[in-house]
Amino acid sequence: MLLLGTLLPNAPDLPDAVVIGDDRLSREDLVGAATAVAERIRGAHTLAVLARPSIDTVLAVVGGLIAGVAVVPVPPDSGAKELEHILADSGAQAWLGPAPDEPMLPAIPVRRYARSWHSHPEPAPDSTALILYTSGTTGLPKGVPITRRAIAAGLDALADAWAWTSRDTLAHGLPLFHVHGLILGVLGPLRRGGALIHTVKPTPAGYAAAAEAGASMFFGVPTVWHRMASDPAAAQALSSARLLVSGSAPLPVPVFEQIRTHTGHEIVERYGMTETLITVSTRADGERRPGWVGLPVAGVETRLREADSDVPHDGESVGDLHVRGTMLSSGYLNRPDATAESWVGDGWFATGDVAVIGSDGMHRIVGRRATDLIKSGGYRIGAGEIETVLMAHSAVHEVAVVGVPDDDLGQRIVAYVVGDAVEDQVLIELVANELSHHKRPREIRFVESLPRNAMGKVQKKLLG
Ligand code: MLC
Ligand code: AMP
Repeated sequence: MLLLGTLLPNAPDLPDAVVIGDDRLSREDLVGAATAVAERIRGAHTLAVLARPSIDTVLAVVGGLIAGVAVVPVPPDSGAKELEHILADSGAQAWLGPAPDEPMLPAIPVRRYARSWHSHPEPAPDSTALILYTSGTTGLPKGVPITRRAIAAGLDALADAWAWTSRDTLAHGLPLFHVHGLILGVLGPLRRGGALIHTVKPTPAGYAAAAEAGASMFFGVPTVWHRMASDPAAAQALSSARLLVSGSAPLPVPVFEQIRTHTGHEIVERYGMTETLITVSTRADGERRPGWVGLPVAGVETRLREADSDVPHDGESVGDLHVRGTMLSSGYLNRPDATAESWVGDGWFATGDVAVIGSDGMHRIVGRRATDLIKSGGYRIGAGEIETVLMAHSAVHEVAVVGVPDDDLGQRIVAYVVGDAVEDQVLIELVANELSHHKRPREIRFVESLPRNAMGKVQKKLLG
């Protein structure tokens, strides 16, 4: 199995393989420069990449894949606490490419103009390609090792669902440190042998320009589609596309409808997780039912469970969604406790999402079991990690962080604080600087006390 088999310059008539903002790389230059990166890092086991939306990031990731070195994509705005944790927990030996201001590790440069045409043997399918970090309800983010086999299976299942081929040019502007922007959004087009236009930020204007440049497929989180729906002129430019895809959080039905009005396209919605890649999707050749995320993709089985029994697939009964398939990771890095909680036996993974399944196999995600996992702008954020940072401030005596409904972000992070007088912005910046920008509360609400039950546990359902 060649993970990036189609990368090889066997189709010289194809245009640039990757365009990021104003920067571009032909297919041949991508192979030559990434192979030169691979030569330099051969023998390493794990390297960190500061995942800015840049050609350097693509070369570092592809170089790691060619050499069989596990790559840890790090959010470029990671604060000290998050950075220290990711580097130590992943066992990263060095930065590959640019390092942050406080690097903590040596850096190996990515030389954009170096070239090598050496042919490297394909690493073992079960070797780790990427370690992605994702939030849980408490504690710092957990590492999810993702194998080459999982990536290949996950991308091929999407190619089947979306009729995705080498003729497609994908456009998006999502961050390059998560499944959506990196695995689907960069490795997807490279595995298919197609092209990528990355717009740096996922703005309506950027997407409209990509459509004018000939992009055929567009990826966005619901916030991106919400902003696109509010900009009809930009949205209309996407009428020429073949497929619009939404994922990472629930797509509101009104947004689905507005995009249909402006573009003539019904958005394909798909559902996934860092731990599982994409497991359920509506199809290019099938029904796209607003509010529903579709059918299991090729190679995936799903079930609904409630207290160790199966829940009927009748379109109404609600249960815990479990998934299994080749694209699943097999556990968290260094976290046997958390692994045992979610990988529940026989290859099944308990997603933590609550769903219904129709008799026709269609899935609808109803919500998450835990209120302490927040989805804001498509980012998964643990209430606990934010509370820990805020509690470290001397003015904060008690704190409860919740996600409150927000038309644009899906959920907006709000911190309820009991404590001494302190500027909101001081607390917001503390989180932005210790963790990362997207984890910052958008609002601080000072209260006299937090609602607690008889056991003294904060009742978050009463907040927000
Ligand atoms: C940034 N800003 C700050 C700040 N940091 N202001 C004050 N204090 C700070 N510390 C400013 C920025 O400069 C910016 O201004 C403005 O706040 C908004 O910045 P933002 O927070 O970056 O953008 P926002 O508009 O809120 O983000 C929306 C978004 C983003 C959609 C662009 O949330 C996003 O990229 N989401 C994608 C998440 C994703 O890819 N998830 C996939 C997970 S994988 P200005 O002027 O510069 O705008 C997964 C699996 C699956 O879930 O199923 O896919
Ligand atoms: P992450 O690990 O960041 O990939 O987040 C995974 C979570 O995002 C899932 O457990 C869901 O709660 C949510 N999610 C992803 N896609 C969808 C979708 N289409 N609809 C609803 N929730 C989604």
